[in-house]
Amino acid sequence: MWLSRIARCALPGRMQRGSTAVAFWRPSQSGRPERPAVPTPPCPAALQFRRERTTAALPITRLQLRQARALFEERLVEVEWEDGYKSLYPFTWLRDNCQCSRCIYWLSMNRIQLLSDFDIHTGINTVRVTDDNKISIRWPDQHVTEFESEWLRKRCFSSDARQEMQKELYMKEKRIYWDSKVRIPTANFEEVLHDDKAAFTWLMDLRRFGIVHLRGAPVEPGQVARLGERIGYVRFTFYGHTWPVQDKHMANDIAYTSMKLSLHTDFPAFQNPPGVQFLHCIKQGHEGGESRMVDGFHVAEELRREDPEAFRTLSSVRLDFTNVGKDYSDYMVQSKNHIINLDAMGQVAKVIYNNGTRDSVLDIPLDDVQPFYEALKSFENILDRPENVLTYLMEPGDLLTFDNWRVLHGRTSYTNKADKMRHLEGCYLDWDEIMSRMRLLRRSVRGDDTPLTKIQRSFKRSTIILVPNAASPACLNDRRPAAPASVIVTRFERPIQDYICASVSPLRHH
Ligand code: OGA
Ligand code: NM2
Ligand code: ZN
Ligand code: ZN
Repeated sequence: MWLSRIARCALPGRMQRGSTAVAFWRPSQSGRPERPAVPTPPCPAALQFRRERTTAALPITRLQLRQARALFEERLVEVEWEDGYKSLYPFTWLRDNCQCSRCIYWLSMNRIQLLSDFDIHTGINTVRVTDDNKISIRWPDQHVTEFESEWLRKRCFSSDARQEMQKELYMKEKRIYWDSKVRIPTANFEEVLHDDKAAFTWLMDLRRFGIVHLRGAPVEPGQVARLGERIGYVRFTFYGHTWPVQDKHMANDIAYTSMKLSLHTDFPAFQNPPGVQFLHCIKQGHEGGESRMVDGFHVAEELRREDPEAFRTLSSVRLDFTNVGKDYSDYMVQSKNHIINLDAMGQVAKVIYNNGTRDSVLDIPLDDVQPFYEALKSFENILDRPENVLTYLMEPGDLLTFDNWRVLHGRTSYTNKADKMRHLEGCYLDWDEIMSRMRLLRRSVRGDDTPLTKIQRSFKRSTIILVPNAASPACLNDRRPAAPASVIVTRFERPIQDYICASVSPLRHH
């Protein structure tokens, strides 16, 4: 069954050259590969390759594949592109990530191959470059996997390529810190609703600056909800999907009085405070009610420089926050949060603080109490510095969108008059949903929507019908070819045909 390494290295050039490599783990009776009892020395090709592990970033300009071969000793496939780049992929990872319709549910791209059925020591029978520029692998159980060249290249394991991919996936844009002199990015409300490029710019700016000012929203309630729908959905809380900010009788929150609000982020009493906040001005009051905004990241860095001890305290003590009342339902929320959240690299990742909901319960030793207040005061003093605070009066139609994990907001106290009753409307969103929309917008703006992604999106919005040749489906999702309702078929007739043809071939026909 098992051919020795020596035999493999001595294979005729025809079998080692070019795009095809032949593997020698043969399927055993059970379909599982048999493995050598004694480790055998690697062949010279593999040794040579060890010195060439890819470290370069992979500019995805030329994706033509030159060759692919299996390195059996290391259980790696080496892929070489025409531009000379080489990448290495473990057998195990390749088998795990077969994209065929038996391994991946074609419509949602979920993995259906079960880990319990998966052999993490799999061998390879053959690997070759196909005529249509794919890598084709035959596994010991005769399963065949084909990888698109671009797909593979993006997943190269070199540290530069991994870094590139992470940057792409998580939109690791450089944050721009600001103070009162900043001109905050502005966009037009209707444009953001209707134009993908404007929406993408808006959200990228929101990520980079933590605040974007939208102008020209209709002067009536419902606009923050429309903007939330543009993303996906808003974050529901005890205050409802959206909430009016008005001076109310028997207010259940100081925000719903006409009092001053010191600089805060909303909802530190949640374990996961809302990531983003929208505030729309429908009407201003008679006097006061000016908005105040501060970049919490900038302030945290000033604190780190000027009062490292205070910084250490606020980034190490988890403070209790509390919020009790009744609105959409009754609530009694309670959570511990660091005012300054640091990531694994010691970078400021979140600033979470609301003096209004800071608990009287202070869970620190007696002797730490006074130093804690000193740290808090030091933070507040920097927050309140005029050079840090952006102050202005929102006008009806203005809509502020800001990062509630970063930007602290407040307002001066105000008075109302009969025809000048201050009225804002707000809502929350989370970064997961916003980043999801950003990725989709980026894809659409760049024009790299493939026919398949267009079809997948359309399918999700329409009725899926089974094509006739799946005669007796056990269930709708059993990987038999499916076709969408006629309206979609007319729109995407050609790509759908192509797609269905491609997905039919590896399937059993009944
Ligand atoms: C709030 C809030 C700001 C304002 O409702 O949480 O901060 O200008 N409002 O009323
Ligand atoms: N609302 C009342 O931290 C908080 O409790 C903020 C703000 C929703 C405007 C609540
Ligand atoms: Zn597969
Ligand atoms: Zn607030």
